[in-house]
Amino acid sequence: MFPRNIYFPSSFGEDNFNNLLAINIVMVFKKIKKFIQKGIVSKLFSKKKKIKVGFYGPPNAGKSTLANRISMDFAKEGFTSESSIPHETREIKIKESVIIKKGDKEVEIDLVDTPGIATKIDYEDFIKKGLSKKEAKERAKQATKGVIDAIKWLDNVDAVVMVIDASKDPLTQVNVTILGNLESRGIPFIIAANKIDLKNASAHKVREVFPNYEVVGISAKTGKGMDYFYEKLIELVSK
Ligand SMILES: Nc1nc2c(ncn2[C@@H]2O[C@H](COP(=O)(O)OP(=O)(O)OP(=O)(O)O)[C@@H](O)[C@H]2O)c(=O)[nH]1
Ligand SMILES: [Mg+2]
Repeated sequence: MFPRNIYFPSSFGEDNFNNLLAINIVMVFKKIKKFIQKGIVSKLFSKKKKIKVGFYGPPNAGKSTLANRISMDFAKEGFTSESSIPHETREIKIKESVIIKKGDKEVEIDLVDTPGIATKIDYEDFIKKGLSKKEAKERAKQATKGVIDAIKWLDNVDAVVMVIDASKDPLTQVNVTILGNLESRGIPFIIAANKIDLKNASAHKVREVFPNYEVVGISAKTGKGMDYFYEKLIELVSK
């Protein structure tokens, strides 16, 4: 039967209407099926998907020290080396499946320690730090490759902890470039204003320079501020 309140031209027969109705019902069911499948698939996918958190920043900011502290706190072992000589990390280092717990919240993440990003790498700086000319040249070569790898890895991380040395001027070309990149790529991030155990360090100054971002003052070395940092980290990866 034709619905009474809809006008159909007289040439539009009842059979045509029933066929149209049947086609529409099939289409609606197909759409519902697809929607349900998609929902289930994405749920399965999101359960399996591991969240990769990258530690980014300039050399010597304390990325590896922070990544190790998190790994020590929740997985009872470190995984990446730390040094006062810049560009200690020259390859991506990953600690998989670390479960961070805070209160009743829990997240499972892969920690991705990245090489420090610099605009200029001069082998002579390594000689000043006590390396031989040969070692210094090799380190500079590896460090340059490390910077490229770190930038490439932005494609693979789901969230970032940007580590800034709070005892230094935060307004640098490197910091601004990394943060701008994260923002334009839509990668969620927080800033860890590190080394607040040092007298001249100021998380407040970092906040002043980057007022639109979440800045958490920490000392990866002493553990100061880490409780609040974990709260913010869980929030970051739960977005
Ligand atoms: N005082 C103080 N020193 C720190 C802190 N975190 C790291 N350091 C020191 O800073 C130096 C660099 O630390 P790393 O963790 O190797 O720094 P990084 O950012 O990984 O450096 P690259 O791998 O070279 O990019 C080391 O001597 C650390 O002991 C901190 O919170 N306070
Ligand atoms: Mg490092």
